Amino acid sequence: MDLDEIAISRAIIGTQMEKLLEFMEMDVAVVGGGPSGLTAAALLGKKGLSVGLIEKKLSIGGGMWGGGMMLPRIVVQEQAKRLLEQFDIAHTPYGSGYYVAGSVEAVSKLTAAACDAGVEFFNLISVEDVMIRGDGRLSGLVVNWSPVEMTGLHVDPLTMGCRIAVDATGHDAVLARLVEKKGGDVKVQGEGFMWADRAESRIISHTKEIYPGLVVCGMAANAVAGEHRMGPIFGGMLLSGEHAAKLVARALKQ
Ligand code: 48H
Repeated sequence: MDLDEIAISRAIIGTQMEKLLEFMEMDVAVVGGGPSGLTAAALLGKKGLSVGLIEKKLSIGGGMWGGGMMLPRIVVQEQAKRLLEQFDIAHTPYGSGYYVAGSVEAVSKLTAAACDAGVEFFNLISVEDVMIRGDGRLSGLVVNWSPVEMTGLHVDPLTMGCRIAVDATGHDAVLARLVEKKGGDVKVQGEGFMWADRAESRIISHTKEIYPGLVVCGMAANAVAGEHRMGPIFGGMLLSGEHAAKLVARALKQ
């Protein structure tokens, strides 16, 4: 068979445009493909919801790829060991109550679980605004290609609708800040200095619906709450993603 360049291009354009149209009205939009977003997306996808994960970078994984200071290892504490097991991420005990895993394996297995659960990935797309109409509920995301943002081109965005959105954008808490900036009843207090024990023990209580239709998780949850940071321990990110998935599923009665 002669390979046909036009057929190859048609296959890519045709199928991806179909997916974009399908996800114009999705159940859950997870913004940010770091550990908390991947966990939330994988668990929500497993519940049969249509879940789109929007990631501004080329690669998925957020801050997990880099481990601690570019040493590709992550540490997970006892409380989140079961999630390492659930996602089949190999881990070895270290000292009392710590487990060490490879950051590349951790990102890859979480990503694979999300793929298996039917999550659709939209990478290289940045969320630049949110849609909130008269009912005061977040009902969609305003998106553009990341290279448009990076090059500063004046290109108008498009909108993707969702029943609920998860802000998993990490330290920047992008969605929460957008809602705050535009007058929504949200206050982003900004994250505090390093205090791993406190940051990790409180992250679940900060993982919540902070505005109708907007759940915040991971480092973004701590940033909104004015909570501390924790460095390269990732149990809180996995647990926060799991908790966000529970809240979203409950809100959507799934
Ligand atoms: C689309 C966007 C946008 C946008 C950002 O930073 P992340 O890994 O987030 P978490 O919360 O899952 O994990 C945090 C963890 O990686 C970390 O940084 C820790 C534990 N730090 C502790 C410390 O003390 O420093 O991932 C967020 C993702 C990234 O991939 C961004 O590219 C993406 O969100 N993102 N995607 N549109 N506007 N903004």
